Amino acid sequence: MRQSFSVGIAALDTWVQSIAELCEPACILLCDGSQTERAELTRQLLANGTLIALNPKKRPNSYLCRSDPRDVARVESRTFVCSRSEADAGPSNRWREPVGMQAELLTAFRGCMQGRTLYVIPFSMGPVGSPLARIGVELTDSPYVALSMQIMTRVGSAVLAELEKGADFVRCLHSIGAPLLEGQTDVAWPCNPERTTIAHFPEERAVWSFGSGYGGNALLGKKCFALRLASVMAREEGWLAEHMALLGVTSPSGERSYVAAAFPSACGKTNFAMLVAPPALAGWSVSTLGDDIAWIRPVAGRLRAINPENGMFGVAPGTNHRTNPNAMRAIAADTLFTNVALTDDGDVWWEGMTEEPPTHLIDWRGRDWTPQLREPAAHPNSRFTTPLERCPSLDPNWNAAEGVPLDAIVCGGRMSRDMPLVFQTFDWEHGVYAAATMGSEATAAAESGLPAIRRDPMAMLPFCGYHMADYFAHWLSIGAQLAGPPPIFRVNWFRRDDNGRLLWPGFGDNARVLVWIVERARGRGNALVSPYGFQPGHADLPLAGLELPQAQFTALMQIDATSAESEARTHDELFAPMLDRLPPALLRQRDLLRQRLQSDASNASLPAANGSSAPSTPSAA
Ligand code: OXD
Ligand code: MN
Repeated sequence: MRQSFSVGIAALDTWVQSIAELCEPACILLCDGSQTERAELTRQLLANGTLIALNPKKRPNSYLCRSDPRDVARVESRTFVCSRSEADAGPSNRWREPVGMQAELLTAFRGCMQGRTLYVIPFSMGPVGSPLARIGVELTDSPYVALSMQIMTRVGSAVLAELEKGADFVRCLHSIGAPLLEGQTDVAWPCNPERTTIAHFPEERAVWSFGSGYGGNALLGKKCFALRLASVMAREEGWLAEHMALLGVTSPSGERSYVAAAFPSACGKTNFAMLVAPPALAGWSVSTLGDDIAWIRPVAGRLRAINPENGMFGVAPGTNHRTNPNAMRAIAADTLFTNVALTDDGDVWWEGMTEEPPTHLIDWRGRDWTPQLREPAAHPNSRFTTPLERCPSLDPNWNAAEGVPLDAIVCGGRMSRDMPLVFQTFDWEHGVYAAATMGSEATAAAESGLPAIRRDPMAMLPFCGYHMADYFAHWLSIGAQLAGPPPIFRVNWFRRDDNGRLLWPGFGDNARVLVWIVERARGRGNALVSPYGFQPGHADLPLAGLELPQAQFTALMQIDATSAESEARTHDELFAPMLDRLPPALLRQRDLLRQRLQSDASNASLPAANGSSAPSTPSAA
């Protein structure tokens, strides 16, 4: 423990020293990522009431943490991209002028760590030393953040060794914004919600986060560095930082294909990344590399990908042995739970974990709870934080420095109508259009009575650190560098019939769609041609063991030209604020889609490639 800081790495020493002078911590601790350190952080957090030890017989080496009820989620309204030019932040970001924002934050940070320890956390996003990895250092006054960063990133001396060799690092400054003044007693979750601010400075490769101790606001390696700042770095350096799960799909003959999948928040990325194929798909299996972020880079004409994270920060509610058996096994031990409910025998529970809730719980706020109460026992955004290595379906190459070759890209939102279960786009440019115009339904009904669709390009709307139109142009330019870019697919697990019944079972059965996807990516697998792209016919999907009659399949895959045209017209709302920078290729793709839909209405057919020649829509087949 010390108040001055020197590890002999000039850039790091100078920065830490200047932050210590600003924030005035009682002491400075350099984190080494060791088990001893983890045990010490845990001991402290137990002693001050932040953590509750769970029953070691039920949930070994696992802890429950309850946050301040005002500090439970990412605060998008207080998240800023402070690029030097407002135009570079673009219409999807809240922009603040960097000098003014820094001045404001300097006032907030002044003396904010009094009475607290400043943890210096050197971390690597990606395997240490990998050409695809990048280094960050987080300075934080939250031991909960220090403990969580140990799980979510690779922390320790190997990272310092990289810095010694001269590697650059992203500067991540975090404070809960709650100094502990002389004579004050601490609370279990100190924070400062009134002043919460998360500011990104892309040109300085820096993020300053004040006031919140929670998840994406405070574990700065995740959304702030690995997506918002990394997207800017990736654009400059010729790669992609994406909000994507990363998984392997292995065939009965042992051929493994790798798939990256972009779904907006709360659309089941974690479930998809860990899915267990149904027994009827004998010999097929899915392996997991990551559930939230993928960094993707062209190498020798192909895309290669890593998951820069080292752990999972998954949403707990809805997770159970049916929806995600691998997650349930992963979190059986060595896991930090935040804002879930506590059972009377010292274990955890959340809505959807079991069909019947326990008769008594302590809820996420620490109050008695019984099923008669109308409020959920676990916060809807309650989380598990668990090391990736605990995942039973972990891919053998999850830690490979060179990453894995990408065979297919999948994206999709939550759409109760219009969007088919799956289609393959015609080519990279069309795929970029389909991913850019991806929408997902908000749960609250709009005035029309139909759910409102929120466009979430590549699931990056809250996470792209620069102008969205430039981001589309960057995607297009990446594809242009590749000899054979991986095919891009759209999926939709959430289509419903007129009675509101889901048409597709989802979860493990999504492996059936994955099988078709990787077969197509390998140049096999049959398809029909529709105005959206290539779609499987009933006989093309491996549906054995699933009760999915032809009529239901047709409803699942159908494209109604009239409603698809009106859906496509709303793409203009996404493009309108960025027309001045929008790549013409996207407008061309928009026009082509409209033409295809119009000619589909008059039943014209399109040439088929790599599949059977077919009527213009599968529904017409
Ligand atoms: C997340 C998110 O927490 O996307 O992963 O919001
Ligand atoms: Mn996410």
